[in-house]
Amino acid sequence: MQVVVLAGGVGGSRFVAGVRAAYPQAELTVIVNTADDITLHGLRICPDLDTMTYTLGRAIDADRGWGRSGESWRVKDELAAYGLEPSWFGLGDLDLATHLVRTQLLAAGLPLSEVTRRVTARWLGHDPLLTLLPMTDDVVETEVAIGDTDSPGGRRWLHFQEYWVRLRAAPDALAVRRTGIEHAHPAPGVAEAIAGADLVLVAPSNPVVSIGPILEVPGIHAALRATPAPVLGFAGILGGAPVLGMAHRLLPAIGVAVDAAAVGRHYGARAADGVLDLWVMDSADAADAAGLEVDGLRVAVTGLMMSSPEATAEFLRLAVKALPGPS
Ligand code: FO1
Ligand code: CA
Repeated sequence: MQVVVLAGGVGGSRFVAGVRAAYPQAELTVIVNTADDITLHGLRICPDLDTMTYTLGRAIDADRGWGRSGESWRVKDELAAYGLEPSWFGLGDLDLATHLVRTQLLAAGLPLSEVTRRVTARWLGHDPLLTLLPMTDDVVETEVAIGDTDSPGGRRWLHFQEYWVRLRAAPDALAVRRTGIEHAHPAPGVAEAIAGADLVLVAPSNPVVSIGPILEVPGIHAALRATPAPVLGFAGILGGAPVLGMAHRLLPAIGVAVDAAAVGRHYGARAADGVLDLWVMDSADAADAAGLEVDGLRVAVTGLMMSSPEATAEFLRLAVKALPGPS
């Protein structure tokens, strides 16, 4: 069985652990967001790929949700001692090795998808049926506009990471854009995995900065609409608030309300011009289900807390059963 997951970092990793628990024998391909990526101190950093790799490779720092367990910050402290900016992004000593390997391989001319294959070979050897693919090998970076009276038009564009990490998403996000997206192509294997899948799952990751970029890579939205596989989406918003992260700070920037039904509508039903055959919401949002059905979007309602891979596997199996026809 071939399962494809579209995912971001922290929430996406938890979801994928549940998909593996639900389908232990499946060939699992995860298409990972790369629009969080940033170059700092000359190093190319891919937070969602690394969070997915470290989590599934059992090397993640579970408390932080990103970076390595047993991490130390000696190099970061030394960089700060030199007064080298930016100092707001936590680069751990162990994590730095990943960025050095990736940067060196990219500089040698390898595409990100090949670099990812080599980096994950170290961490994911225990799960030979699992493949992580960047959504694209091209450089795409999310930027967020915030109010700034000193800038033309009264707004200033920041890299997503500066907005998220340095500013802690405190200023209102006025707009979001993804530089480079118009010239990006799906990474090798992405369109093929979607076309050849038996099941496609949109993880409950941040709809704006994690799932959004994947859907916007030219060709991926069309591939999702064309695949013979059922496409199921899972809400990361429960009862009007994100379970993880700060999606509520970004959804207003794209004019989508901070609720599960609004996100489902945003992705849209494949019967209309969207990508979903089924939208799975938490019981907390059951009252909104009828309205969505009216919009032609099939809805399943269940408990969506990813308290363990088994809990995730449980709601995933329930959702697949809710699909129309043989599944
Ligand atoms: N998130 C933070 O909130 N603070 C950090 O200092 C930080 C450093 C960091 C380093 C490597 C990496 O792979 C991820 C890192 N993250 C950090 C998480 C990163 O900002 C993610 O992109 C967000 O969590 C959104 O997915
Ligand atoms: Ca992310």
